[in-house]
Amino acid sequence: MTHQLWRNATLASLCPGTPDATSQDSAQEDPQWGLIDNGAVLTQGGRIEWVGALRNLPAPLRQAVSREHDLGGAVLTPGLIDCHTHLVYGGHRAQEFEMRLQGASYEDIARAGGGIRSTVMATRACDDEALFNSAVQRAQALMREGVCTLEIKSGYGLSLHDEARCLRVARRLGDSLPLTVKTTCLAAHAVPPEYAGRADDYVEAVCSWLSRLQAEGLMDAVDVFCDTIGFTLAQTRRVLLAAQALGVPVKLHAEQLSDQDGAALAASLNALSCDHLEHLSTKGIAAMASAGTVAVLLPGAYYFLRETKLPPVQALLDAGVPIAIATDHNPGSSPTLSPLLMLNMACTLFRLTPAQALRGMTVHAAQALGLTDRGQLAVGQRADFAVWHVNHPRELAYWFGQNPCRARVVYGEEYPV
Ligand code: DI6
Ligand code: FE
Repeated sequence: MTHQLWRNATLASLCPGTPDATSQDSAQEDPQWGLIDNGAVLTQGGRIEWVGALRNLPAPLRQAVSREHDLGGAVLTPGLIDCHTHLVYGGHRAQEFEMRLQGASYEDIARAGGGIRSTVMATRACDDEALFNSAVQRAQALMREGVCTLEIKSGYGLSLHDEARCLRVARRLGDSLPLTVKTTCLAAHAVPPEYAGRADDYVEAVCSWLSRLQAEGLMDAVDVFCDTIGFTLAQTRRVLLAAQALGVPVKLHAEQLSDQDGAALAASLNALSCDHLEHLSTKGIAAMASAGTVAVLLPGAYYFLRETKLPPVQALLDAGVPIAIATDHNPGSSPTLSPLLMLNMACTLFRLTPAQALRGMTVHAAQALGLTDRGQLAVGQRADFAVWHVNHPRELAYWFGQNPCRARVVYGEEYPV
Protein backbone atom coordinates (compact mmCIF):
# COMPACT_ATOMS: atom_id res chain seq x y z
CA MET A 1 0.00 0.00 0.00
CA THR A 2 1.25 3.48 -0.87
CA HIS A 3 2.98 5.40 1.89
CA GLN A 4 2.39 9.11 1.39
CA LEU A 5 4.02 11.94 3.28
CA TRP A 6 2.10 15.18 3.73
CA ARG A 7 4.65 17.73 4.91
CA ASN A 8 5.40 21.42 5.31
CA ALA A 9 2.20 22.18 7.21
CA THR A 10 1.06 23.48 10.57
CA LEU A 11 -0.99 20.63 11.98
CA ALA A 12 -4.05 21.26 14.13
CA SER A 13 -4.12 17.68 15.40
CA LEU A 14 -6.81 18.44 18.00
CA CYS A 15 -5.00 15.93 20.23
CA PRO A 16 -3.96 18.10 23.19
CA GLY A 17 -1.52 15.47 24.46
CA THR A 18 0.48 15.08 21.23
CA PRO A 19 4.22 14.93 22.13
CA ASP A 20 5.19 17.18 19.21
CA ALA A 21 2.57 19.81 20.00
CA THR A 22 5.34 22.39 20.12
CA SER A 23 3.31 25.49 20.77
CA GLN A 24 1.80 24.22 24.00
CA ASP A 25 4.39 25.86 26.21
CA SER A 26 3.53 29.25 24.79
CA ALA A 27 1.11 30.88 27.22
CA GLN A 28 -0.90 32.42 24.36
CA GLU A 29 -1.60 29.13 22.60
CA ASP A 30 -4.72 27.13 23.35
CA PRO A 31 -3.51 23.56 24.02
CA GLN A 32 -6.80 22.27 22.58
CA TRP A 33 -5.44 22.84 19.06
CA GLY A 34 -2.73 20.21 19.52
CA LEU A 35 -0.65 22.41 17.22
CA ILE A 36 2.45 20.97 15.56
CA ASP A 37 4.70 23.41 13.70
CA ASN A 38 6.67 22.10 10.71
CA GLY A 39 4.43 19.09 10.91
CA ALA A 40 4.01 16.02 8.76
CA VAL A 41 1.54 13.17 8.45
CA LEU A 42 2.49 9.79 7.05
CA THR A 43 -0.39 7.82 5.61
CA GLN A 44 -0.59 4.25 4.49
CA GLY A 45 -3.55 3.68 2.20
CA GLY A 46 -6.47 5.39 3.86
CA ARG A 47 -5.03 5.54 7.39
CA ILE A 48 -2.64 7.69 9.38
CA GLU A 49 0.52 5.82 10.28
CA TRP A 50 2.55 8.61 11.88
CA VAL A 51 1.98 12.27 12.91
CA GLY A 52 4.50 14.75 14.27
CA ALA A 53 7.15 17.35 13.59
CA LEU A 54 8.97 16.33 10.41
CA ARG A 55 12.35 16.37 12.15
CA ASN A 56 11.13 13.55 14.39
CA LEU A 57 10.01 11.24 11.57
CA PRO A 58 11.97 7.97 12.06
CA ALA A 59 14.35 7.21 9.17
CA PRO A 60 12.84 3.80 8.30
CA LEU A 61 9.41 5.42 7.88
CA ARG A 62 10.89 8.20 5.77
CA GLN A 63 12.40 5.55 3.51
CA ALA A 64 9.04 3.82 3.06
CA VAL A 65 7.51 6.98 1.54
CA SER A 66 6.62 6.59 -2.12
CA ARG A 67 4.83 9.90 -2.62
CA GLU A 68 5.37 13.31 -1.03
CA HIS A 69 3.02 16.28 -0.88
CA ASP A 70 4.55 19.68 -0.07
CA LEU A 71 1.66 21.57 1.53
CA GLY A 72 3.47 24.91 1.19
CA GLY A 73 3.07 25.98 4.81
CA ALA A 74 -0.72 25.43 4.87
CA VAL A 75 -2.70 24.51 7.96
CA LEU A 76 -3.83 20.86 8.01
CA THR A 77 -6.85 19.85 10.08
CA PRO A 78 -8.94 16.69 10.26
CA GLY A 79 -11.62 16.71 7.54
CA LEU A 80 -14.68 18.55 8.77
CA ILE A 81 -17.69 16.52 9.90
CA ASP A 82 -21.14 18.06 9.45
CA CYS A 83 -23.07 15.87 11.90
CA HIS A 84 -26.59 17.31 11.43
CA THR A 85 -28.14 18.12 8.04
CA HIS A 86 -31.43 17.65 6.23
CA LEU A 87 -29.82 17.74 2.79
CA VAL A 88 -32.35 15.81 0.69
CA TYR A 89 -35.53 17.75 -0.17
CA GLY A 90 -37.40 19.48 -2.96
CA GLY A 91 -38.16 23.18 -3.34
CA HIS A 92 -37.26 25.96 -0.93
CA ARG A 93 -39.03 28.26 1.54
CA ALA A 94 -37.86 31.78 0.65
CA GLN A 95 -41.49 32.95 0.70
CA GLU A 96 -41.88 31.72 4.24
CA PHE A 97 -38.76 33.68 5.14
CA GLU A 98 -40.51 36.81 3.88
CA MET A 99 -43.60 35.96 5.94
CA ARG A 100 -41.47 35.59 9.05
CA LEU A 101 -39.80 38.93 8.37
CA GLN A 102 -43.28 40.45 8.30
CA GLY A 103 -44.05 39.05 11.75
CA ALA A 104 -45.35 35.48 11.32
CA SER A 105 -43.63 33.01 13.63
CA TYR A 106 -42.04 29.71 12.57
CA GLU A 107 -44.60 27.89 14.76
CA ASP A 108 -47.58 29.85 13.30
CA ILE A 109 -46.54 28.93 9.78
CA ALA A 110 -46.09 25.27 10.77
CA ARG A 111 -49.52 25.14 12.48
CA ALA A 112 -51.12 26.64 9.37
CA GLY A 113 -49.85 23.68 7.35
CA GLY A 114 -46.75 25.38 5.94
CA GLY A 115 -43.25 24.84 7.25
CA ILE A 116 -42.00 21.26 7.15
CA ARG A 117 -45.26 20.09 5.51
CA SER A 118 -44.80 22.39 2.53
CA THR A 119 -41.34 20.90 1.94
CA VAL A 120 -42.88 17.42 2.23
CA MET A 121 -45.23 18.23 -0.66
CA ALA A 122 -42.36 19.61 -2.75
CA THR A 123 -40.20 16.56 -1.94
CA ARG A 124 -42.88 14.03 -2.81
CA ALA A 125 -43.32 15.82 -6.14
CA CYS A 126 -39.63 15.36 -7.05
CA ASP A 127 -38.39 12.23 -8.78
CA ASP A 128 -35.30 10.44 -7.46
CA GLU A 129 -32.99 12.06 -10.02
CA ALA A 130 -34.10 15.57 -9.11
CA LEU A 131 -33.67 14.85 -5.40
CA PHE A 132 -30.26 13.34 -6.06
CA ASN A 133 -29.04 16.16 -8.30
CA SER A 134 -30.02 18.93 -5.90
CA ALA A 135 -28.46 17.05 -2.97
CA VAL A 136 -25.22 16.57 -4.92
CA GLN A 137 -24.96 20.34 -5.47
CA ARG A 138 -25.43 20.95 -1.76
CA ALA A 139 -22.99 18.25 -0.70
CA GLN A 140 -20.39 19.68 -3.09
CA ALA A 141 -20.78 23.12 -1.51
CA LEU A 142 -20.10 21.59 1.92
CA MET A 143 -17.14 19.67 0.52
CA ARG A 144 -15.61 22.88 -0.87
CA GLU A 145 -15.35 24.05 2.74
CA GLY A 146 -13.55 20.95 3.92
CA VAL A 147 -16.35 18.51 4.80
CA CYS A 148 -15.32 14.86 4.48
CA THR A 149 -18.15 13.28 6.53
CA LEU A 150 -21.78 14.27 6.41
CA GLU A 151 -24.91 13.15 8.25
CA ILE A 152 -28.17 13.34 6.29
CA LYS A 153 -31.60 12.99 7.87
CA SER A 154 -34.75 12.03 6.09
CA GLY A 155 -37.94 13.70 7.30
CA TYR A 156 -39.41 15.34 4.21
CA GLY A 157 -41.01 12.16 2.86
CA LEU A 158 -43.20 11.14 5.81
CA SER A 159 -44.47 7.98 4.10
CA LEU A 160 -42.61 4.68 4.00
CA HIS A 161 -42.21 5.07 0.24
CA ASP A 162 -40.88 8.63 0.37
CA GLU A 163 -38.74 8.26 3.49
CA ALA A 164 -37.07 5.23 1.90
CA ARG A 165 -36.57 7.18 -1.34
CA CYS A 166 -34.86 10.06 0.48
CA LEU A 167 -32.65 7.70 2.49
CA ARG A 168 -31.66 5.86 -0.71
CA VAL A 169 -30.72 9.18 -2.27
CA ALA A 170 -28.57 9.93 0.79
CA ARG A 171 -26.86 6.53 0.52
CA ARG A 172 -26.28 7.06 -3.20
CA LEU A 173 -24.62 10.38 -2.42
CA GLY A 174 -22.10 8.60 -0.21
CA ASP A 175 -21.49 6.02 -2.95
CA SER A 176 -21.01 8.65 -5.69
CA LEU A 177 -18.91 11.35 -4.01
CA PRO A 178 -15.58 11.29 -2.12
CA LEU A 179 -17.40 11.66 1.17
CA THR A 180 -18.76 9.49 3.98
CA VAL A 181 -22.53 9.82 4.41
CA LYS A 182 -24.24 8.65 7.60
CA THR A 183 -28.02 8.44 7.34
CA THR A 184 -30.61 9.14 10.01
CA CYS A 185 -34.30 8.31 9.77
CA LEU A 186 -36.34 11.31 10.92
CA ALA A 187 -39.75 10.05 9.80
CA ALA A 188 -41.08 11.53 13.06
CA HIS A 189 -40.35 15.09 11.89
CA ALA A 190 -43.97 16.25 11.46
CA VAL A 191 -47.41 14.67 11.08
CA PRO A 192 -48.15 14.33 7.35
CA PRO A 193 -51.52 15.57 6.00
CA GLU A 194 -52.92 12.05 5.54
CA TYR A 195 -52.57 11.54 9.33
CA ALA A 196 -53.84 15.02 10.33
CA GLY A 197 -55.30 14.82 13.84
CA ARG A 198 -54.00 11.25 14.26
CA ALA A 199 -50.46 11.80 15.49
CA ASP A 200 -50.48 8.60 17.57
CA ASP A 201 -51.47 6.54 14.55
CA TYR A 202 -48.67 8.15 12.57
CA VAL A 203 -46.20 7.29 15.34
CA GLU A 204 -47.39 3.67 15.20
CA ALA A 205 -46.86 3.66 11.45
CA VAL A 206 -43.35 5.11 11.81
CA CYS A 207 -42.44 2.43 14.37
CA SER A 208 -43.59 -0.25 11.92
CA TRP A 209 -41.48 1.24 9.06
CA LEU A 210 -38.21 1.15 11.00
CA SER A 211 -37.54 -2.56 10.61
CA ARG A 212 -38.17 -2.33 6.84
CA LEU A 213 -35.79 0.61 6.50
CA GLN A 214 -33.22 -1.16 8.61
CA ALA A 215 -33.52 -4.38 6.61
CA GLU A 216 -32.67 -2.40 3.49
CA GLY A 217 -29.61 -0.94 5.24
CA LEU A 218 -30.95 2.57 4.94
CA MET A 219 -30.44 4.02 8.40
CA ASP A 220 -27.52 4.46 10.77
CA ALA A 221 -29.60 6.21 13.46
CA VAL A 222 -33.13 7.33 14.32
CA ASP A 223 -34.14 10.88 15.29
CA VAL A 224 -37.42 12.55 16.35
CA PHE A 225 -38.52 16.20 16.46
CA CYS A 226 -39.75 16.45 20.05
CA ASP A 227 -41.61 19.76 20.38
CA THR A 228 -45.05 21.36 20.54
CA ILE A 229 -45.14 21.47 16.72
CA GLY A 230 -43.45 18.07 16.53
CA PHE A 231 -44.06 15.03 18.72
CA THR A 232 -44.85 14.73 22.44
CA LEU A 233 -42.49 13.16 24.92
CA ALA A 234 -44.62 9.98 25.00
CA GLN A 235 -44.66 9.73 21.20
CA THR A 236 -40.92 10.41 21.09
CA ARG A 237 -40.33 7.61 23.58
CA ARG A 238 -42.26 5.14 21.43
CA VAL A 239 -40.19 5.86 18.35
CA LEU A 240 -36.86 5.85 20.19
CA LEU A 241 -37.70 2.59 21.95
CA ALA A 242 -38.67 0.98 18.64
CA ALA A 243 -35.29 2.04 17.24
CA GLN A 244 -33.49 0.74 20.28
CA ALA A 245 -35.27 -2.61 20.00
CA LEU A 246 -33.72 -2.91 16.54
CA GLY A 247 -30.29 -2.00 17.92
CA VAL A 248 -30.22 1.32 16.05
CA PRO A 249 -28.61 4.30 17.85
CA VAL A 250 -30.89 7.23 18.64
CA LYS A 251 -30.57 11.03 18.60
CA LEU A 252 -33.10 13.77 19.25
CA HIS A 253 -34.16 17.24 18.09
CA ALA A 254 -34.60 18.34 21.69
CA GLU A 255 -35.59 21.55 23.44
CA GLN A 256 -35.35 23.68 20.27
CA LEU A 257 -38.47 25.84 20.70
CA SER A 258 -39.59 24.76 24.18
CA ASP A 259 -38.52 22.49 27.04
CA GLN A 260 -40.19 19.10 26.62
CA ASP A 261 -37.74 17.13 28.80
CA GLY A 262 -36.66 15.37 25.63
CA ALA A 263 -32.94 15.49 26.33
CA ALA A 264 -33.30 13.61 29.60
CA LEU A 265 -35.38 10.94 27.86
CA ALA A 266 -32.90 10.59 25.01
CA ALA A 267 -29.94 10.49 27.40
CA SER A 268 -31.65 7.73 29.39
CA LEU A 269 -31.66 5.73 26.13
CA ASN A 270 -27.93 6.45 25.62
CA ALA A 271 -28.59 8.79 22.71
CA LEU A 272 -25.54 9.65 20.63
CA SER A 273 -26.59 13.30 20.62
CA CYS A 274 -29.29 15.80 21.51
CA ASP A 275 -29.48 18.65 19.04
CA HIS A 276 -30.54 22.36 19.16
CA LEU A 277 -31.07 22.62 22.97
CA GLU A 278 -31.88 26.33 23.27
CA HIS A 279 -34.42 25.49 26.02
CA LEU A 280 -32.40 22.74 27.73
CA SER A 281 -32.92 22.51 31.51
CA THR A 282 -30.41 21.84 34.27
CA LYS A 283 -31.91 18.37 34.58
CA GLY A 284 -31.34 17.74 30.89
CA ILE A 285 -27.72 18.86 31.13
CA ALA A 286 -27.07 16.48 34.04
CA ALA A 287 -28.69 13.57 32.19
CA MET A 288 -26.61 14.24 29.07
CA ALA A 289 -23.42 14.56 31.12
CA SER A 290 -23.92 11.23 32.86
CA ALA A 291 -24.87 9.41 29.63
CA GLY A 292 -22.00 10.93 27.61
CA THR A 293 -24.50 12.31 25.08
CA VAL A 294 -23.10 14.97 22.73
CA ALA A 295 -24.79 18.40 22.57
CA VAL A 296 -25.06 19.38 18.91
CA LEU A 297 -25.50 23.16 18.74
CA LEU A 298 -26.83 24.70 15.55
CA PRO A 299 -26.05 28.41 15.32
CA GLY A 300 -27.51 28.66 11.81
CA ALA A 301 -31.03 27.80 13.01
CA TYR A 302 -30.65 30.04 16.06
CA TYR A 303 -29.64 32.91 13.80
CA PHE A 304 -32.12 32.35 10.97
CA LEU A 305 -35.11 31.96 13.32
CA ARG A 306 -33.89 35.08 15.14
CA GLU A 307 -34.00 33.21 18.44
CA THR A 308 -33.10 35.14 21.54
CA LYS A 309 -32.80 32.28 24.02
CA LEU A 310 -29.28 30.94 23.90
CA PRO A 311 -28.49 27.29 24.56
CA PRO A 312 -26.86 26.93 28.03
CA VAL A 313 -23.35 26.78 26.58
CA GLN A 314 -21.37 27.54 29.73
CA ALA A 315 -23.39 25.08 31.81
CA LEU A 316 -22.80 22.37 29.18
CA LEU A 317 -19.07 23.10 29.24
CA ASP A 318 -19.02 23.12 33.04
CA ALA A 319 -20.81 19.76 33.11
CA GLY A 320 -18.29 18.29 30.67
CA VAL A 321 -20.85 17.65 27.92
CA PRO A 322 -19.04 17.46 24.55
CA ILE A 323 -20.30 20.20 22.20
CA ALA A 324 -20.56 19.64 18.45
CA ILE A 325 -21.38 22.29 15.84
CA ALA A 326 -23.23 21.59 12.58
CA THR A 327 -24.98 23.43 9.76
CA ASP A 328 -28.46 21.87 10.27
CA HIS A 329 -28.80 22.60 6.55
CA ASN A 330 -32.56 22.58 5.76
CA PRO A 331 -34.89 24.83 3.76
CA GLY A 332 -36.90 26.12 6.75
CA SER A 333 -34.66 27.06 9.64
CA SER A 334 -31.08 26.95 8.36
CA PRO A 335 -30.61 27.25 4.59
CA THR A 336 -26.83 27.60 4.88
CA LEU A 337 -24.18 25.53 3.13
CA SER A 338 -21.25 27.06 4.99
CA PRO A 339 -19.74 25.06 7.82
CA LEU A 340 -17.12 27.80 8.20
CA LEU A 341 -19.81 30.40 8.84
CA MET A 342 -21.15 28.05 11.54
CA LEU A 343 -17.71 28.03 13.20
CA ASN A 344 -17.74 31.82 13.18
CA MET A 345 -21.30 31.97 14.60
CA ALA A 346 -20.46 29.35 17.24
CA CYS A 347 -17.94 31.90 18.51
CA THR A 348 -19.82 35.17 18.01
CA LEU A 349 -23.30 33.94 19.03
CA PHE A 350 -22.52 31.05 21.40
CA ARG A 351 -19.19 32.35 22.76
CA LEU A 352 -17.17 29.22 22.06
CA THR A 353 -13.46 29.70 21.48
CA PRO A 354 -12.25 29.05 17.92
CA ALA A 355 -10.61 25.83 19.17
CA GLN A 356 -13.84 24.68 20.84
CA ALA A 357 -15.75 25.45 17.65
CA LEU A 358 -13.35 23.47 15.44
CA ARG A 359 -13.36 20.56 17.91
CA GLY A 360 -17.14 20.75 17.58
CA MET A 361 -16.93 20.10 13.85
CA THR A 362 -14.31 17.35 14.16
CA VAL A 363 -13.73 15.46 17.42
CA HIS A 364 -17.19 15.90 18.92
CA ALA A 365 -19.03 15.70 15.60
CA ALA A 366 -17.49 12.25 15.09
CA GLN A 367 -18.71 11.28 18.56
CA ALA A 368 -22.22 12.53 17.72
CA LEU A 369 -22.23 10.06 14.82
CA GLY A 370 -20.77 7.19 16.84
CA LEU A 371 -17.56 7.28 14.76
CA THR A 372 -14.27 6.58 16.49
CA ASP A 373 -12.05 6.45 13.40
CA ARG A 374 -11.95 10.17 12.55
CA GLY A 375 -11.98 13.70 13.94
CA GLN A 376 -8.32 13.98 14.99
CA LEU A 377 -4.92 13.71 13.36
CA ALA A 378 -3.74 10.64 15.22
CA VAL A 379 -2.21 7.27 14.39
CA GLY A 380 -4.82 4.78 13.20
CA GLN A 381 -7.40 7.43 12.24
CA ARG A 382 -8.72 7.75 8.69
CA ALA A 383 -6.60 9.90 6.39
CA ASP A 384 -9.39 12.49 5.99
CA PHE A 385 -7.94 16.00 6.02
CA ALA A 386 -8.70 19.56 5.05
CA VAL A 387 -5.89 21.80 3.79
CA TRP A 388 -6.30 25.52 4.49
CA HIS A 389 -4.67 28.67 3.12
CA VAL A 390 -4.28 30.27 6.55
CA ASN A 391 -1.46 30.76 9.04
CA HIS A 392 -3.26 29.56 12.14
CA PRO A 393 -6.37 27.38 12.61
CA ARG A 394 -8.09 30.13 14.62
CA GLU A 395 -8.59 31.88 11.28
CA LEU A 396 -11.12 29.20 10.29
CA ALA A 397 -13.56 30.75 12.76
CA TYR A 398 -12.40 34.32 12.07
CA TRP A 399 -12.92 34.94 8.37
CA PHE A 400 -16.53 34.78 7.27
CA GLY A 401 -17.99 34.91 3.79
CA GLN A 402 -14.81 33.60 2.22
CA ASN A 403 -13.33 30.16 1.91
CA PRO A 404 -9.66 29.41 2.53
CA CYS A 405 -9.99 25.67 1.85
CA ARG A 406 -7.43 24.55 -0.73
CA ALA A 407 -7.94 20.80 -0.82
CA ARG A 408 -9.50 17.85 0.92
CA VAL A 409 -7.91 14.49 1.44
CA VAL A 410 -10.33 11.58 1.73
CA TYR A 411 -9.04 8.15 2.70
CA GLY A 412 -5.58 9.17 1.57
CA GLU A 413 -6.63 10.62 -1.77
CA GLU A 414 -6.32 14.34 -2.53
CA TYR A 415 -9.18 16.37 -4.01
CA PRO A 416 -8.31 19.99 -4.84
CA VAL A 417 -11.05 22.50 -4.05
N1 DI6 B 1 -35.90 21.63 13.61
C1 DI6 B 1 -35.33 22.36 12.65
O1 DI6 B 1 -34.75 23.39 12.82
C2 DI6 B 1 -35.52 21.70 11.34
N2 DI6 B 1 -36.21 20.51 11.75
C3 DI6 B 1 -36.42 20.53 13.05
O2 DI6 B 1 -36.99 19.65 13.65
C4 DI6 B 1 -36.33 22.57 10.45
C5 DI6 B 1 -37.04 21.82 9.38
C6 DI6 B 1 -37.83 22.73 8.49
O3 DI6 B 1 -38.32 23.81 8.89
O4 DI6 B 1 -38.01 22.34 7.33
FE1 FE C 1 -32.35 19.71 12.29
